[in-house]
Amino acid sequence: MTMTLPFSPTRPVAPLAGPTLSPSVNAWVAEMRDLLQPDEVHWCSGTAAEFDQLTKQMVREGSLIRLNPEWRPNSFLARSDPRDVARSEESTFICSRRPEDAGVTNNWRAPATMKAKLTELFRGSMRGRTMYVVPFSMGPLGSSLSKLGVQITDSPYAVISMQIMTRMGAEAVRQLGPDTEWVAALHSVGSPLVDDAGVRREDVAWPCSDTKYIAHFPETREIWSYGSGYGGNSLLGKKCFALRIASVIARDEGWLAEHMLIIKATSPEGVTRHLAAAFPSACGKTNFAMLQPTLPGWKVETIGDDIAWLRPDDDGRLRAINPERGFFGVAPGTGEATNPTAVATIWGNTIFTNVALAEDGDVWWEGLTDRAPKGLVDWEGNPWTAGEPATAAHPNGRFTVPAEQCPSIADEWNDPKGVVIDAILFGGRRATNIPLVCEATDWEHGVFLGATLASEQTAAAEGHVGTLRYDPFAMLPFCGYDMGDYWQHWLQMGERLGEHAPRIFQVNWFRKGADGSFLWPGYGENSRVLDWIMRRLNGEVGTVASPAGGLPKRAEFALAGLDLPTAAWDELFRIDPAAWLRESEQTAEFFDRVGATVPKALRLRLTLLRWDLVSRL
Ligand code: OXD
Ligand code: MN
Repeated sequence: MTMTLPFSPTRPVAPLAGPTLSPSVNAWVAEMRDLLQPDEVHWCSGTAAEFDQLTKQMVREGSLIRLNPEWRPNSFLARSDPRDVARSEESTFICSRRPEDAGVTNNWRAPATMKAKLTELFRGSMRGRTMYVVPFSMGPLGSSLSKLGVQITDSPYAVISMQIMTRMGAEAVRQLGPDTEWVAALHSVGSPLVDDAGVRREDVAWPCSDTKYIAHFPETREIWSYGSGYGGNSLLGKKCFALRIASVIARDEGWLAEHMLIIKATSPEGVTRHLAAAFPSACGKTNFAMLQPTLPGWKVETIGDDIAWLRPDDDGRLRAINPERGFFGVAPGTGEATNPTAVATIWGNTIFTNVALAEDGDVWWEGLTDRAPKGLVDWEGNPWTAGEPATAAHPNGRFTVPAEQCPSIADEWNDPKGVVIDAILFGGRRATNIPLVCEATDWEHGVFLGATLASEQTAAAEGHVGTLRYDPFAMLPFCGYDMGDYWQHWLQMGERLGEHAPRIFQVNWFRKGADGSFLWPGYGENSRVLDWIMRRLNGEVGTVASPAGGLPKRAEFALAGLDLPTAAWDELFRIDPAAWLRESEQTAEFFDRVGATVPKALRLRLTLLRWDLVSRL
């Protein structure tokens, strides 16, 4: 399938500057125009010309800086308001009819109350601005796995970002027939340019509001986001639709919407497998999605870096698509040493947000190169010199880039059929307890591993587990319904998939030795773990049973060429029953917090694990 990129219009798409064939879309747009009172309405076509016109306008108005085209063609820097730099979890709400459907891990408000409050905030919120109508497809156009949405926004930054991150514009409009289901995604930065008295004021580079609400209405499949221009709060196709709303749709329709990357791995023997992997934020997910194997003969290709939609196919196998079309990656820490593929991806056609600007008109951030270039301007627009306590780029500085530019992108990434998933990986950032890799004994154990996925918050003293931040399935901020019900849905999916269910593994690149240093080199060397997982799938290697699951046998693990002392290997896989018991107490507390909906099967797993550990003391 050909796609039309905003930057290389190989297939010009006629702008569709008018209402769609969907009466419900047209009626909603008209209703919103009356509520929001914009100066103008612009139906987005998704063409290169539109991207060019919008970016030129934003440069003129001071909300984008064009980077030096010699270094970074067709690329821009946006600097946000310093109070609008990340997802605002405290302002994020699941407004299901019943509070118990949102569960204790989400903020809940009654839909009617939230809508009444937000309707007043949205009333007139686009005065003096243009209201953009952004029809978009999450997933390849026309795929039975894809879903459609329409975002209304007054942020041109959101428009150009949605153009990169989704299949947006006229081609999405063509998918919207009279009866097509779609998700309504309303967004305003909450900063009207004309007040109630009709007085107009000057705009600022990054308009936003101190009042922020990112509200989801799962039953009616709606998103209302107010007050923030930042990516996760304003590119509504991503976390809001593809995870929070889609997880509810997936529960209702019998599939899975997950915070998972998708890769295609090919062994030296030419065996190809597809893997999906969930990692909490800041655990090297993009690096793994673009892994450059150190093991000779291996190839890893990228299908998605953040979100996977997985659905059983007619043969009963689990198929996945990446519903996105671009990467919204964290810039700091991305460099030649850590992720050369990402560095190559962002050669041009990229929107950077909250990173530093160099003298030569290119961008920079901590970790891009070892030494900072001279004459930097930091993410807030102030001169910056190396050695200052504050960083030059905001730690959550981002790049937004078309996936198609990624040198490791797999041919199948845009395939409407998706790819069959052979294995699912869960990985947290754990200094203690969790081995480098282990295999779940069965699907139910895999769900237990996903449900108890955690990162260690505080440094762990020797023999002690640090405080764990549980991030089940890496979905804590993204699951649109009750967490216990979500685990139950996973268990049911396993029953349905039966023998076709992908195998489940847990990985941990971050285990530390007694001296506090990492035991495993990580990055490209993670291909050794992938090699073991692939050989498990092929039935070529065995496991050693442990409370964690099946562990690799050292003799069967590809260690050649790696300077890993035996003591480090032992430590990477050491199970200390006392420390595991202490961890299991934290898990029990976490299950109690999630409450009565925790599936009995998972509680029983925990009990059995604890008996096993006690017997090993
Ligand atoms: C993200 C996140 O931005 O997971 O992708 O926080
Ligand atoms: Mn993410």
